[in-house]
Amino acid sequence: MTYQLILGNRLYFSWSIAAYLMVEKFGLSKQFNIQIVHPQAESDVARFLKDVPPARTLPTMITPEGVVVSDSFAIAEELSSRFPDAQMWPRDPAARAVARTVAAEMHSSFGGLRGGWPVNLRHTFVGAVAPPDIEIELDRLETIWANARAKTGADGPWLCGAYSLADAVFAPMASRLATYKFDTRPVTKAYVVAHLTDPAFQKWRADGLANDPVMAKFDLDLPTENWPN
Ligand SMILES: N[C@@H](CCC(=O)N[C@@H](CS)C(=O)NCC(=O)O)C(=O)O
Repeated sequence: MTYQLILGNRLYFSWSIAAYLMVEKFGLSKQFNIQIVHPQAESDVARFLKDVPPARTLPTMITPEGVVVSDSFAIAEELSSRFPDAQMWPRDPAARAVARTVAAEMHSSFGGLRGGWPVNLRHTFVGAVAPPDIEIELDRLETIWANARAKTGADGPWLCGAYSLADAVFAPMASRLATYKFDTRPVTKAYVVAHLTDPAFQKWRADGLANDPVMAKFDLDLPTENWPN
């Protein structure tokens, strides 16, 4: 029973990071054939998915029975249903409700951050200035991350206790805050460190640096610094 997962350039394709972690962090990788494709622009993505209609975005998963699942949240829910032993959402109902709430907010919101500050795992940028809409979103992230931890009694690195799908969904955002050096709010700061030091995230980034092409259009016109260790 092999699943296929089609992902974009590991250094820049935000939702692909989340989908990879949904597989890797829950011990599912043996059942997956992961393919990395290299569109040069968003408008070029559909061309790489022409054999799996009607997909037109990355990530896209194809189930063993041939169903095309082409949205990261649908991939999350489908995997959670198909692999109940992996406990991808928290088992506790209250913690699960919190995890689903924050994950859904990530999926539906934060358009300022997503549009203004693209994911870039190559380096950090010095001197990025947050416009007002991004400041509001940064405050909102701090609020919902702190609330998730408080409501679930999380006392480790992750939002709702053990690593859950909520954390996979936020990994691209955490990396983005490191890239633009806006990981200064206290809960945010610790949560970004959790992602950056996560071995699965580090493997994804290392594989991207070793194998995937640089896409200069994702480099802001700002001085760069090395990725934080
Ligand atoms: N809601 C989708 C968004 C995925 C998405 O927009 N992916 C981008 C690349 S990061 C893409 O494929 N863009 C091509 C397009 O929109 O045509 C998900 O969560 O999977």
